[in-house]
Amino acid sequence: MADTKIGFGFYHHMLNDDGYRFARQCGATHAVVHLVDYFHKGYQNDNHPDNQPVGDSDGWGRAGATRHLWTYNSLTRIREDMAKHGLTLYALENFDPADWYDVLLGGQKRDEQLEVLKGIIRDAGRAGIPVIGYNFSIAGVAGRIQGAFARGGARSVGADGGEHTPIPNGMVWNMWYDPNARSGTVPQSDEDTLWARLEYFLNAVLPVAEEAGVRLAAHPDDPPFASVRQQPRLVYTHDRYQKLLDLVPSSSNALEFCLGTLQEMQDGDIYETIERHVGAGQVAYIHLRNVVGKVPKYHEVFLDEGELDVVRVMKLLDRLGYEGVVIPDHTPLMDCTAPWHSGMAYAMGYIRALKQCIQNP
Ligand SMILES: [Mn+2]
Repeated sequence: MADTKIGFGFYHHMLNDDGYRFARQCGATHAVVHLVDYFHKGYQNDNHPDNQPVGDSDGWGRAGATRHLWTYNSLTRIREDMAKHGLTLYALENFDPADWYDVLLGGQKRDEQLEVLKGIIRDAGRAGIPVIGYNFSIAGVAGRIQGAFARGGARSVGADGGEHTPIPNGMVWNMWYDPNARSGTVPQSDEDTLWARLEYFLNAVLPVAEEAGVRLAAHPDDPPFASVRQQPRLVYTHDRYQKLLDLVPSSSNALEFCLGTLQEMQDGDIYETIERHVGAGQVAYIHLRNVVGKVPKYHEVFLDEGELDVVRVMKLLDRLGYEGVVIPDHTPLMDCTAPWHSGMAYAMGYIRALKQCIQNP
């Protein structure tokens, strides 16, 4: 019987004792941490402050507000605080755009910023954090819509055709790294150029990651359109995940395996894709959520109501001997005084129940 670990994803503002207690109470044993404050000096429209970041063409917030947290001492403190609550800090999710905008854009500061990323990877390894998730994307998670898409009219997100307005200068990955940038828009790139930038990044950081005992785990493009805001995407089909792994072979070249995003893609059999990558040990951790539809039109729903057969997924993970971490990804917001927490608690309970059913058939 595989011991699949149930984890919990913490946004930056949830890194406190209350947040850790809530996750433990939901049954989490492992933690995935977002250190980036996605909404610093930004505005949230009508988004709930606990919800996943959503926004309009003006992006989320200003990058770089929490760069002081990316040090050996700070990472160690977070890991120790979590351990007091019975949680194992398993992964950091997403680099701060302030630390790597020119890596993504192929700009002049690229090599300088790669040295910063190498330092972060070394510090994470030394602090005992085995995984860093990243999303190599110019537009980032942009161009989604919000609405009462989930059961009972619960608010969630989706896509309907994507977003085509060009990205203003000073913005990358849907955040502002230079709000005073000259006017104009980010020059259009193409897919081959973006793959070459990813290869340059992987060649630079993977040897450091191997030595540090850290796996770099790639999230696919959410939403998985071939282009967003007139910029190319990398992993918007199932096949392209294999391409990413083959680009620079390394034990540290791994996947942040987002089943929701994979389900939204037009090609591929998701159960075969799970067999292929989980079976080959390439998955560092799993984002679990459900969805109805595929690009260009889909929406996110509760775990037990979408087109992804989550029962089959959990059984498959067990059969493949997956002992890594699964976290609920996004959740629809439930109508009550704690919309995000209720949605997450519901997802956690559902995953834990499936795990118990599989372990005690
Ligand atoms: Mn995801």
